[in-house]
Amino acid sequence: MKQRMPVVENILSANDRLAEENRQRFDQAALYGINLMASPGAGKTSLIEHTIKRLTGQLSLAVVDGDIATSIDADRAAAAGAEAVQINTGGECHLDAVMLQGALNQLELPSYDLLLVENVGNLVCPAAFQLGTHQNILIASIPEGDDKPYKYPTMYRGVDALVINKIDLLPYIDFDMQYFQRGVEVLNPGLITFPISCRTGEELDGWLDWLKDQVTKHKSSQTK
Ligand SMILES: Nc1nc2c(ncn2[C@@H]2O[C@H](COP(=O)(O)OP(=O)(O)OP(=O)(O)O)[C@@H](O)[C@H]2O)c(=O)[nH]1
Ligand SMILES: [Mg+2]
Repeated sequence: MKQRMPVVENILSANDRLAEENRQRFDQAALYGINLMASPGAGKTSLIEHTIKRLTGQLSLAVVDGDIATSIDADRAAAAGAEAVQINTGGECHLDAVMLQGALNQLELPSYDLLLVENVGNLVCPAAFQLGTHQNILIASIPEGDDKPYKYPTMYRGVDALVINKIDLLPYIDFDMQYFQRGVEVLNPGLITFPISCRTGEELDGWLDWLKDQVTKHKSSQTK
């Protein structure tokens, strides 16, 4: 048992080194990368589809889709109009920096402004593995329940922005938004939050404007 902790630490620090290399590749290409994490079915691919459809023409987008076994989500992203690369993790419950490195090798990075990475649906493992993206973004969704920040604190603590999807279901589900947001505030004070519905499209503009703003700021910081 004594051997166990150092091994885990070595794996994580090796991952962090590769994540840093990925970040350098993003920055050299003036490409902005975001890592979308969520539980299974929260709406990661739905949000990616909306983002592609609404921002194509303003930004050049690519998608890297992490999935345990299928290419369903990458196919959806491609059908929405983006270049999409599939990573099958072969059973792993998260993406890591070396997997993303392999996907980046398949893309002509300088030709894109924004890379959306869809992580494997899971609220635990993805939080431990940095990928090198500029932002880690969590999508929560109403049917998951309002207690998730309390039950999965590491994930909520580590993210840079929060999307709350499926607000169209609020009238049908016991979800106490104040209780949920109190939990988030304790873990991640002032976290920027976007309550949206991918079903109705409501409140998506706030998310899209913020994302465009992040890309623009990153581009200007790289060209200075
Ligand atoms: N009511 C409602 N349903 C939604 C909304 N967004 C997504 N869905 C539905 O939720 C289901 C899962 O959506 P996906 O976008 O595939 O979720 P995901 O997080 O990519 O799922 P995995 O990749 O399997 O983890 C689909 O049936 C969507 O149509 C929403 O805002 N409201
Ligand atoms: Mg998906």
